[in-house]
Amino acid sequence: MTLDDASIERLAALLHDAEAQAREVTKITDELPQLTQADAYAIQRAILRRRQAAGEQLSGRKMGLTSPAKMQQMGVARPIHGFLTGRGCVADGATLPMHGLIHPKVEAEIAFTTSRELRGPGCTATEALAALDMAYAAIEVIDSRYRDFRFDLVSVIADNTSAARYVIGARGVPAVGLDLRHLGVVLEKNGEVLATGAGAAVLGHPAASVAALVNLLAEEGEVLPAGTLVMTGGITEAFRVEAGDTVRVSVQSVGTAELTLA
Ligand code: 0L1
Ligand code: MG
Repeated sequence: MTLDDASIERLAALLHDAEAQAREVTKITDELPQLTQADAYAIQRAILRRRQAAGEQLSGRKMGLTSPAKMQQMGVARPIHGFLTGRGCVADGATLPMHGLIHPKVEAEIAFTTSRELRGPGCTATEALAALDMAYAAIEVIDSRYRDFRFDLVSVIADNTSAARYVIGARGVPAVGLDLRHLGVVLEKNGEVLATGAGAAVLGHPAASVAALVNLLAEEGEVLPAGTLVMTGGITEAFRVEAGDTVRVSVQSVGTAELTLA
């Protein structure tokens, strides 16, 4: 199915408004079961245009479904990508009110900035690795706009891969010299360890996730500019959070990121 422009805008408005009003909606494939991934990315881009028209700035990119477990769960062989804007950025250690969110979950991630432009198709993990600048511990707050956090692949791509908020550790370290595959990661909630993992959890190596992003963007005729912030994907599964919870992600040799829900 190739959606006409009016339908793309109508579905973008539905998901944009659901996010802005923190309101659940029915997944869009219930109405249009033949939607394709290309349609879904067109809707995602239309949501970004709406948010930019309202004054938000594109602040980075994110990868989703990067772990074998999540890919298997969704029945996909490739990860997906979404966008970040400045409105989603929460300062390290800050308090995030729940009232703008529906049913948030948190993921432990490693984020990078890039030092040079990357272009696909055919971008390799080695090329991506050479373009990594700083590494940061990060928390992604995902918050599907779909009822009960239930969706299929096409619906979640259109919904900007459930992106909602993100925290980047206040202090990062240069990525060069880090053994990114073996970096240990710990996710804690209220001082208790919820999950542990390693950099290898994202496509075998965090740089492979950056390369995959570059190659996915190339399919839409886009490049990854120098200086882009990239959230490389969940190292751990996502956990529900509630008001009063404090979440902390620690990445070995890199740093920490913390968030309190209120
Ligand atoms: O960041 C992510 O991995 C989320 C991707 C979309 C699926 C979900 O909401 O769990
Ligand atoms: Mg994520």
